[in-house]
Amino acid sequence: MKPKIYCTLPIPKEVEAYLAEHCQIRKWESEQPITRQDILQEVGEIEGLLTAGLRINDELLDHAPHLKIVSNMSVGYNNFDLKVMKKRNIIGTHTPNVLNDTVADLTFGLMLATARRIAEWDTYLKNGKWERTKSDEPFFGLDVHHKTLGIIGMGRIGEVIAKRARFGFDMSVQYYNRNQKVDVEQKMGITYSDLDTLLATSDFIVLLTPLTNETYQLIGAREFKLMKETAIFVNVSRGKTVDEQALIQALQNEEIYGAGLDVFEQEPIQKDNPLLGMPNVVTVPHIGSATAQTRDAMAMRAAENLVAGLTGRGTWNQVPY
Ligand code: 8YV
Repeated sequence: MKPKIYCTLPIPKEVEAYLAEHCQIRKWESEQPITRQDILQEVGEIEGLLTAGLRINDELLDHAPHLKIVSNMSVGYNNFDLKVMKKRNIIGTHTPNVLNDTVADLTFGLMLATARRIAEWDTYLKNGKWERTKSDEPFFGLDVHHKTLGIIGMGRIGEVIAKRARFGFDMSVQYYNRNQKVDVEQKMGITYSDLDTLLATSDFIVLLTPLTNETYQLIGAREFKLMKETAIFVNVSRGKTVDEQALIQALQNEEIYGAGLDVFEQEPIQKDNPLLGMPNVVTVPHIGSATAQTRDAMAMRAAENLVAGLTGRGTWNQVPY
């Protein structure tokens, strides 16, 4: 008997075909986004769940008595209650590596768009406001090349961002991380720094840490006050690694130059969030890994993880409990 699985999000045809070789698949067919209540109704019989962002806790596991494995189609797994999953012997997997370069591209896109005010001027021109002026100084932005980049959270994605910065933009790169990465320092020619020094001396600060109890609101009012007035803050990790009210305050008080944001405390962001009214803030809807090529690779990796976890054959990216 093939194990029963459920997919809460759309997957490419070839991934579905691969899963069908090993599992009995059921998936959400409606055009409406699936709700948590819908999912709780669907998981009663399954042994495997392919999902992203879904909170895996006692409530869900109480509705899924046969569940053995939850496969996240994401590198982040802050949606897993690891204590509960360990206690109930539920395997959790994620999709590292396949999205590193795609997230790094978006990160540089946010750095460049914020520094050179690309979104602001795009809107300006499209609103028909461009007139001949004596000087174009009002259009001035900030350079990215040869500036100092500070990376908070030096993992796989951090490394490819450092490579782009060093060898693509002649930037000097420093990083803060729970543990020092001497091999990366030697390979990339980057330096380790304590958090406060990095915050006070970087022109661009990129936040890349996973969301954990330790990194919850890691960057708040104190940290923003340490930053240069010309600093640009970029968050491509999780919204809750930042105290969003403190960020809004720091921008309103011009404590920093601007911000490039892919993630928010609440997603989708509330329509009246002050960040949406600030021209020096570039906002995008959590699209770090959002290219067809990368999402297809993430879906296949998540499917392989699921099958490997259910059959014990093949390798899988199990998350540490
Ligand atoms: C996912 C991400 O698309 O991989 C991650 O951790 O944040 C994105 O790539 C997102 O989590 C899907 O919910």
